[in-house]
Amino acid sequence: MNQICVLGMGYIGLPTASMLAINGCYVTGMDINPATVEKIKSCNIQTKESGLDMLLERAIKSGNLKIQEVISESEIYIICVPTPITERKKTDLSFVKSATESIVPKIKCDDHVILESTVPPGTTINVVKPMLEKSGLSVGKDIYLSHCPERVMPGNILNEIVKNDRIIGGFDMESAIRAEKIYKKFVDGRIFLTDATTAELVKLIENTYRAVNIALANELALIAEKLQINVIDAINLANNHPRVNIHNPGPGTGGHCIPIDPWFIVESAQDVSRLIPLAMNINENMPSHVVDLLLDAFKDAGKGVKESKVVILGASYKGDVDDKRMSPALPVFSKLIALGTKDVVVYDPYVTNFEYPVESDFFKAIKDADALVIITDHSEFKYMNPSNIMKLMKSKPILVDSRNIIKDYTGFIFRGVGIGK
Ligand code: SAJ
Repeated sequence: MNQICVLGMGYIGLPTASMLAINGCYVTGMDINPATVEKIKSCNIQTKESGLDMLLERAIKSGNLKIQEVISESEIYIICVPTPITERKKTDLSFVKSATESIVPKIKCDDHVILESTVPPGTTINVVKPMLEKSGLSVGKDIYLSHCPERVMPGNILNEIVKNDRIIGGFDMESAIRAEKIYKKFVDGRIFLTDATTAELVKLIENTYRAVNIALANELALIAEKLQINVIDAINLANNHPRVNIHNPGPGTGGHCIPIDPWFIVESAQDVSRLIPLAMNINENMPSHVVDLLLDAFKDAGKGVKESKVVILGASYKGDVDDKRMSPALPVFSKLIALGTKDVVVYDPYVTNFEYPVESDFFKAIKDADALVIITDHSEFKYMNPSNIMKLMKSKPILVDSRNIIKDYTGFIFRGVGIGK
């Protein structure tokens, strides 16, 4: 039976370790954060990720999954740590490097290191490999090295971790084939083998495709506002074409992938990357546009933000998840504070701790509000009853819908992203 150590017990590491454990591997899940280790050990993870708590409990009960703060000597090391970007849009590989460094004293002949973290092309070969070789062992001769990027969608992780196809990039064919055997323990999707750098780029292409497509939708939304037409109607009609699939405009992109990963490509080929940075800038400007729509609505209402209460509906980066990373709610909130808004309240049914207090009672949040700004497409907001809500708000109530989820906004001074007045 394989002895595996998964480094990083976050969104990807925890389900991966648990899946391997329930499929007969001896797994150590390692995380540098003592609070995370404690919570996972006691199965107290309080996640909205459907089924993850049950999967963890099963894995721990099987006796195959141990969680600890230190790395344990294993045959296979799977690195699942974050790769953030700096303010200057440069990759921060510090977590990948420190995870790799921690493996060096433990690694022995025939062991295998698999990098799952999303990284700029070339990282596996140019950064991880030389670090591992400080052990005195040679990749391709003594030890194996692969990149197997995660591809799961937060909110549907347990389904996708099993069903999605996987790309495995080996330092050499033997590394790729060995990694495939490990992933076959729980992956039902197809597994494609390639080299490590191609696998790195494939992962980035997927999220860049999405980012650029969303940017196109956002640009079309701005155009539709000028033309006084409804962008959603136009996109839906265009999407009837068999080869067109335009995504949805919105308040900008959040999460730990779409606003970050395309910059890894730009970093690796700055001189020829022209479309990608432009698309990223379009998405990054959407929170400002949402605030502009709000200010325009305030003008119509004859009110000013400085005397008003504005409620941001949704703190998570997308609907029905509790993940708040890089959520457009944060720049919208900061801009409203910078404008001197009298009272800014954030309501979210899933997120409790944010960079600012989050109100957990919807009716308390909207009481005496002048304006509501929908940032997240939570199901709860899709089924709101506008006339009941209006009764609790001040006169000339404003509604800004950045997700186009409200169909009936009669009685509101309304603005929607991509919806002409
Ligand atoms: N968004 C829009 N318009 C859309 C779709 C999304 O504005 O039409 C926004 C969302 O609201 C959100 C952001 O984009 O703020 C990103 O959301 P998402 O659902 O597109 O993506 P993630 O970050 O939850 O997951 C993505 C997925 N990648 C692709 O679909 C290509 C997932 O499969 C990856 O595993 C994940 O990134 C990752 O970890 O890389």
